[in-house]
Amino acid sequence: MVDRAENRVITLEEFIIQGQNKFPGATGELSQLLRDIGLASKIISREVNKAGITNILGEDGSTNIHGESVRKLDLFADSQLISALNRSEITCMVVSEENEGIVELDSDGGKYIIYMDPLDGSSNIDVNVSIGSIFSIYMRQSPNGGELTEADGLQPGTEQVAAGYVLYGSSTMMAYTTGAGVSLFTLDPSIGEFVLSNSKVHMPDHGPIYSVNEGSYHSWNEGLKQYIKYCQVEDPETSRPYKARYIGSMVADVHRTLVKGGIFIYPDSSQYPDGKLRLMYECNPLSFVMEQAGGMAIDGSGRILEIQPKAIHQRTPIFIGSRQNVMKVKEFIDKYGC
Ligand code: AFP
Repeated sequence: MVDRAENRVITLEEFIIQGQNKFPGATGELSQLLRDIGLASKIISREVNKAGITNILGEDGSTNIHGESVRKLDLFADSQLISALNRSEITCMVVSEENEGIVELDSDGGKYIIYMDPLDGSSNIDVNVSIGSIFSIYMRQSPNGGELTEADGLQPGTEQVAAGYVLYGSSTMMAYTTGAGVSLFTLDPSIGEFVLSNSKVHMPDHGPIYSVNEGSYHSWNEGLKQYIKYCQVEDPETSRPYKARYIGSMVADVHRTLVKGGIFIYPDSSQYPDGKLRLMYECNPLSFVMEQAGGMAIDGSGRILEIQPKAIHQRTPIFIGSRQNVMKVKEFIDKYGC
């Protein structure tokens, strides 16, 4: 966004510093963390944009013309983010979708805990469809420098101090919240900076779009089946039938929902009894962003952010989007069963 008052562009860096200055006691560490993530995602964005070229130049899919191995992009994204977080030594624990256990850091003396999905939707890379990175930030509960406890690692989403995502689409965008609204930035490749597009994202209260993998229809519960039928009925007064849109990259589907309204669903089903998507680094951060923009996110019965996690890679069903759409699907689940 161009700052009309001053008629100039505001970069992510400046915006973060302005935010930090509003809290005179702030140490600047959270700001540093957000800047580190911003920088790593610019590097990831550059590689995502070259993915096709890299594949063409690779001799056998694993070696390029310089004799260097062509790393899978999701592993590349993982290592970029981890090294950015490692550098500033303000993080004590990192959990990544790419790693089974907790990621080893050089220093574990910091006070922040990060959950991340470095490259969500990575099966879409080969077909040039939008993908994204997701991050979620917590404060450790135990004293700095000591042993980390389960209470540090398994905090409910309500305890997030910041969360966001980067969408590598037709442009690269970053959205994040620190609990005071959602800010949206667009990467301007000509200056290599994220610039502010919207400092107070507010999503529509209702949207005529539903987003779910309908190929799994027969494995859904009755409540969801009935809700999707409701979406398809003609009723101009309620803007039905809704449009169906499904990209298969959660970041891209949720971003569209944030901008245009509607609902994104990944339910529990006979195929995925606990849902497919991960609570800590997919559902919690995107639910925090969505709620901060005026939307809602539930697991079918309660708020996603209030789920007490039991494991770092735990899954959950999710119904996320405009308030009216989410409340409507809940009506169907309550009536016909979850
Ligand atoms: P990949 O990272 O394996 O592409 O999975 C993407 C994802 O975790 C999420 O981004 C999508 O919303 C969801 O899975 C798509 O799952 P289905 O292919 O089962 O619809």
